[in-house]
Amino acid sequence: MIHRGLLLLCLAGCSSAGPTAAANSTIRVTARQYAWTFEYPGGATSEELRLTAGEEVTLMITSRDVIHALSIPEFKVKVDAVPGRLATVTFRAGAPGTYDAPCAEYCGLGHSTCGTKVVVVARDR
Ligand SMILES: [Cu+2]
Repeated sequence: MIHRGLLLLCLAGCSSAGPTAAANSTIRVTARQYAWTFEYPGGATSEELRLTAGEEVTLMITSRDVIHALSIPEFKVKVDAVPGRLATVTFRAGAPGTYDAPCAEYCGLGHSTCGTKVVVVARDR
């Protein structure tokens, strides 16, 4: 049973799309065969990268199995995800929209399904 106040609060402020990174935040990125997990400050996670337009973010990227590579061509980002190592990249998200983020390193038989999406939402004014 959902509390009525909580339901109304969610109707007003919850997005079914999940968390979004705040300005200058660091997001932990973990690759695995064949998916990605993005962990935001505070512990919320998503399987697609969610950013705010115009905000700079830093990604800390690793893998828990084989070598993958996070590629976000729209933002000129391409970083290897290597087990036991932590790579970082800092960039600024562009215009609101949904962008492809394919895995750019052959990572096994399911490699072609290893991509994710980057969802950029407009900044609240
Ligand atoms: Cu991969």
